[in-house]
Amino acid sequence: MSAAGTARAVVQRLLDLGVREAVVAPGSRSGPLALALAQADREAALRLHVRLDERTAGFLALGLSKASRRPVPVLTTSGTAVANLHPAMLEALHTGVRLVALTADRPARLRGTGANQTTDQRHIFPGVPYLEDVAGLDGSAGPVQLNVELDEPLLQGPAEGGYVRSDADAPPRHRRASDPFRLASGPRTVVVAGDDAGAAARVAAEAGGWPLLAEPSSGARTGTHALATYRLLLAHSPLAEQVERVVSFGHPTLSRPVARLLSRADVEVVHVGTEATFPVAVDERVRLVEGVEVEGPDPADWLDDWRTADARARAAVDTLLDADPELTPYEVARAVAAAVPPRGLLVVGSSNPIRDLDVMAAPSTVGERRLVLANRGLAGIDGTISTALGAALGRPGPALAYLGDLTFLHDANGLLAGPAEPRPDLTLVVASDDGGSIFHTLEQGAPEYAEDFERVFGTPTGVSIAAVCAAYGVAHETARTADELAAALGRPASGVRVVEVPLRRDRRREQTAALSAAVRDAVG
Ligand SMILES: Cc1ncc(C[n+]2csc(CCOP(=O)(O)OP(=O)(O)O)c2C)c(N)n1
Repeated sequence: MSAAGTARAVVQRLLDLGVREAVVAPGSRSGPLALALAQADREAALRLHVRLDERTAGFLALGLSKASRRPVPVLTTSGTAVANLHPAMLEALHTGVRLVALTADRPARLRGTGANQTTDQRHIFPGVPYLEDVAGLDGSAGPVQLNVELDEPLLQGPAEGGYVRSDADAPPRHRRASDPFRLASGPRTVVVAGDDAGAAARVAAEAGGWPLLAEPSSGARTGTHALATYRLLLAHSPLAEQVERVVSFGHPTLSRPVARLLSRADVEVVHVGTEATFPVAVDERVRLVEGVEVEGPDPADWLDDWRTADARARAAVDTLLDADPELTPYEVARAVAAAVPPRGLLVVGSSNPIRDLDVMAAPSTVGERRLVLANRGLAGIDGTISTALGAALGRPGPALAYLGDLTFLHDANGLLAGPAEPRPDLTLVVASDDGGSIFHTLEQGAPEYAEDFERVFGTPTGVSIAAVCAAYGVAHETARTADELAAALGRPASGVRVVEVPLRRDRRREQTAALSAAVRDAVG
């Protein structure tokens, strides 16, 4: 088959599988596929996004797929271009995102020779299914590499048209288990909802009358069983010791208190998922199941005790923050969470932004359909701007992202897009403390490592985020107080804009300790 014919077959197959968005990074070997995708875009069979940098293109496609629940192809030329997709492919592998790496290749006979831009790029992403024949593409969960050898002549006139897109709806985010495990009443139970747990976690907590400990990106931090300060309660309330059973959903990764709870020898765990989404070793205490069915509500005093403790902890946190004359990162998290409207989207960076939200975000009302996304598969700080742009493009409506300054700078090139490219209305809130604040709260933040701390962990850059934004033609404003931040977030974005919130980093360890102490005093 000619190169153009192969490209046409690939693009039509992608459309048959429900593809509506595609990302292209420019190249020569990939030319026939790029032209076919451009033709499909012209015919409104899909929408095309073009990015220079394959690493950001990969994350853009990841965000598009996460928000739209559809497979999204990202096209690269041969050689190093392919390898630049690896971070996004790894994240997709660990979260089941249907990212299709469409990697144009040189003919097999050139492998092992010194031919230009030629390497062995087959199976370049270990663990990711690999295909050479488009007929093998079936749209199943997780990423796939489709490596397409294209020989000359690459181009023989304009691409043929006539693309037809499938009308099939995107599949549901979560499927109901056919044979759920029955959870008997009795043991003192809490429900843990990790990343992408879905509403099933809330439903189980409500049916059992149990507290719901839901991470911000769980999709389950909703309703009246969700407890905002659960992480602090697990660390400081005597209630934690009384837990006898945990039912966990999704992929919990955010906090050590949750990992400790899931590892406790005296706690029985029922995990809805596989070993790949369970954050500690699976032993005989842990049962892996596809779904659960709850026998009936347990006595209300267990949940009441947790709710009382949560209310006390929240009051203690508020008192502490109110007394602080400076803007703290916790207040930034609270303002960001409060600014997400019903049906709104929030993409959160790894490091402290997601952890601060985990303490500060008030659970939202069931049915308001907020979507909070985070790359928790591998918790990288890479690709966050691109993921947010992709998610905002993939889900119509107001969109926010919340990330640290290093996370912003790591993916600053995600802001690079040509003037004709589709742009979402997206506000990126940057918690700007010139470096990585999370390390202050970890072992390396202890005084004995102070001499090397700034250079190898804090890594301040001194870079002006305003200047970076100016270079990419992105609007930038600064919010110095909680009121200024709330006002900025109250103004709808038109296009992409950055709201930078300057914060102190040198107080992080002290602030974290003060928060813990305040909650310990209130509930301990
Ligand atoms: C790709 C990648 N590289 C390195 C890390 C390790 N890491 C975790 S947090 C962090 C610093 C993040 O700093 P910033 O974005 O400013 O957020 P803050 O810690 O201040 O909240 C680093 C380097 C990572 N998670 N991912």
